[in-house]
Amino acid sequence: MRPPSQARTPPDVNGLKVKKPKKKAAGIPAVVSSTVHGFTKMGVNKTVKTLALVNQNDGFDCPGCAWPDPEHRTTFEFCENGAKAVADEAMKANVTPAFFAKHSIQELSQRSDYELNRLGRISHPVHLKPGSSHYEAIEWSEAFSIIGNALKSTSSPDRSVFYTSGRTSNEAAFLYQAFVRAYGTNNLPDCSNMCHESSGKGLGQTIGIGKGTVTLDDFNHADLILVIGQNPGTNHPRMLTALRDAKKNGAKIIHINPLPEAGLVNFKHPQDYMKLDLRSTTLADLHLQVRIGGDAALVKGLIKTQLHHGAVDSSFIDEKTSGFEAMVESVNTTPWERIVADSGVSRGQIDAAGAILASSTATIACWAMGLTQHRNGVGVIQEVVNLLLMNGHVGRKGAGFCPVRGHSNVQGDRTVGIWEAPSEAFLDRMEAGLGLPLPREHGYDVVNSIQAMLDGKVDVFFCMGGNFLSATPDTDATAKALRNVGLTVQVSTKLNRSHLVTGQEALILPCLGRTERDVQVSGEQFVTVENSMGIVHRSQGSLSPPSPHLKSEPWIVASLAETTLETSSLDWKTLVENYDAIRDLMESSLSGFEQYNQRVRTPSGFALPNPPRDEQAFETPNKKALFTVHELPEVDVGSERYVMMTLRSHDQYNTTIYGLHDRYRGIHGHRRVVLMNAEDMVERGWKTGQLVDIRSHYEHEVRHASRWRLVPYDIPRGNLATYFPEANSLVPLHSTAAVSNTPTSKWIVCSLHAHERSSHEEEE
Ligand SMILES: Nc1nc2c(c(=O)[nH]1)N[C@H]1C(S)=C(S)[C@@H](COP(=O)(O)OP(=O)(O)OC[C@H]3O[C@@H](n4cnc5c(=O)[nH]c(N)nc54)[C@H](O)[C@@H]3O)O[C@H]1N2
Ligand SMILES: Nc1nc2c(c(=O)[nH]1)N[C@H]1C(S)=C(S)[C@@H](COP(=O)(O)OP(=O)(O)OC[C@H]3O[C@@H](n4cnc5c(=O)[nH]c(N)nc54)[C@H](O)[C@@H]3O)O[C@H]1N2
Ligand SMILES: [Mo]
Repeated sequence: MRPPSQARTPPDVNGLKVKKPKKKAAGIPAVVSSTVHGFTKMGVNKTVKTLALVNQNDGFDCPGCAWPDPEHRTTFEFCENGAKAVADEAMKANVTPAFFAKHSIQELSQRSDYELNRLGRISHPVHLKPGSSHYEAIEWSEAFSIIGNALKSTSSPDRSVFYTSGRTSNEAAFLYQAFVRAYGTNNLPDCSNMCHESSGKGLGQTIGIGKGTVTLDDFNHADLILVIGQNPGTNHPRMLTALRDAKKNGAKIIHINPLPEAGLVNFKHPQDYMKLDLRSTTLADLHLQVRIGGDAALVKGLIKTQLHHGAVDSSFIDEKTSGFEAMVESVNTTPWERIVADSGVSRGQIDAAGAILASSTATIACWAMGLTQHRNGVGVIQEVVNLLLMNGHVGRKGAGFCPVRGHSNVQGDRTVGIWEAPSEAFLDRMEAGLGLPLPREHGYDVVNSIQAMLDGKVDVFFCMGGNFLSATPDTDATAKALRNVGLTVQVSTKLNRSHLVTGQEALILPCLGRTERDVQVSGEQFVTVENSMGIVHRSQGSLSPPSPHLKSEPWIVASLAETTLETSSLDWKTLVENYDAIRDLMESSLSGFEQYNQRVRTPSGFALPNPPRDEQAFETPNKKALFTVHELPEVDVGSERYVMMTLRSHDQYNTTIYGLHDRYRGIHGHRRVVLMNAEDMVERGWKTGQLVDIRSHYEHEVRHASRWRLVPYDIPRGNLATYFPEANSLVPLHSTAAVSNTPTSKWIVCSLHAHERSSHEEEE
């Protein structure tokens, strides 16, 4: 039987229905679906009232993705999936102490992730005593003294680990890292370690800043937009609006992806629909159906075509860059045969894309997890840097790099200090601002935290949001790791599997969500967030919290600091009486935050300094943008094996499962599915719905996951796709990207085996 720690789908396997994948995104069904989600969870009036506040200047930042808001906003500045995220937070607080008294951990862990999320918001702090089978209510003060005592009684601050997910506001994240560092450790892993760490490292090393260099307005001036390894129709739907507008202004779009993702093929804007404009736009001019992991080869091919066309900006290269000749040499010595074989894209298609690229005066490259979660995640992003740098496509209008961030404030959290490997300059400034000595030794990232827990080196594990167990690789190893910890603490809004697989003792501290009113001593507060393009702006919730016992994240951190730190030069409680005080402290502890309180009050916020974008300045050791050389990774896995990527469906937000459909891909009613090339299925003699077991292979380790249903799909031969988090038990803990240490969630070497049914097997 599958361990209760693994993600579960509801038992109805017969519910799987496979339809023709959709080519259009966000048309009538999208509007209807968002409405239905809203209605079922919030009621009609609340839905309309709430959605009208999303992403408005005086409203709250959408808790969905980090895509920026336009200067001139419409009344409804949200997308279908943003609406789902809002509706999902606005649920009643049914997960009460009485609920926990009724249901044991054991019983709850048999439920599917979809069912756990549907239970609603958590209403009160709860405590799982050592050896107990049920959570019980606890007062906030008592909870803090348990954590404070545990933190004070360990032999070293480095025996505690503090995780952060990416919804945490700048104020909460800043205060949290200040507390963690004042306590004495840099053990600050975050979801970014599994997400855009490769982008941060890849860009940081080459252009001197680990962030993108474009603004939303650049999309209006682009000649060409590359969308690489990203599914915006589902994960960043409002990006499609920017792409549509770019297209109207004459831009071309090239979609580089093993799957023909909906929305890039054809797109209807829901707002257009409301205005009864039923015309749709074909967004992508060219789809390069690259094999999983084939991008490095493909980009080398594209660089070859640019050299052939002479699309090289020599004065930019001479003045602003270094390493060009070595990069050209490495490309010249890579034969076309290898490029075509490894990428799976024909020479003709690469030439066609190359011609568009060569004639573009302003190119933007966008990417997401299809590039970052690979063994060569950093290297492949640096190949994209090579491609754009050679024609000077950075720091000029309509051109630049656009890593499209995931969680709505993941970029802001990093900016304000959630980072296990801070630079000396960052720490110097922080030390001066806080007036506290800070630890210098780097801490654990996500993968190293799991290993440290497995090795018995962690006594306290504190999570500011997220779902560590289900989001991390190697679910069984992570479950074992968590059980090895003395005390685990989760600051959460909704129930998830990380509450059910815990340390010997555990606490759940329920917090306010982004959409809710946050009242402190001085009155109602707002917080600030940074979007994917470095714009910092305010966000203020307005809904009534579903329970009077919920606290804000900044308040939780301040209370924890008060209980834990014996002496401190900071008056933590005063800081949270009025968040302006936190922002004043941020101004003195972070660079680029001058006049912070004033500037975040301007209607659309302000842009953080971005030297490559602002003045083509590159803060690398030699002050130049760097061309880099990367060997192509070995992509041949042998004829018996497949390469599998793990993806998001249209009905989930990371580990939060809203529903069982992946409408654009035509998959309905079931999530434990494997997308497979139809010819590969025929070769194995398999039909739609065939039950298979998957084995993943990494070095000498084999991981096994049984009972998956096959779905034939337009995916390159030899490639497979499954959903995250169901497939995370197959992601090897130590299969990570070079330099960024990001788990290779898009490169899992697998074999498939027909499932043999045992006589008393339960259906799942
Ligand atoms: N509704 C919704 N929105 C979300 C999220 C959510 O779960 N739901 N999650 C948020 C978060 S945290 C993040 S990080 C983003 C994630 O946004 P995405 O990165 O779009 O998410 P994934 O589903 O992981 O999709 C990865 C895409 O990369 C492609 N891909 C996989 N391997 C390769 C490869 O080797 N090469 C190329 N070229 N392409 C490849 C896949 O086919 C897929 O289209 O979305 C954010 N927004
Ligand atoms: N196999 C595989 N694994 C992956 C990925 C993949 O593509 N494939 N993607 C990776 C990526 S890109 C990411 S970003 C990570 C995501 O990893 P996480 O950020 O850890 O996971 P989420 O599912 O976003 O976390 C959801 C939980 O956050 C809590 N929550 C929601 N809102 C709030 C809030 O406002 N405050 C607090 N305190 N808690 C809140 C709720 O309790 C909810 O259950 O997963 C990674 N894991
Ligand atoms: Mo992410």
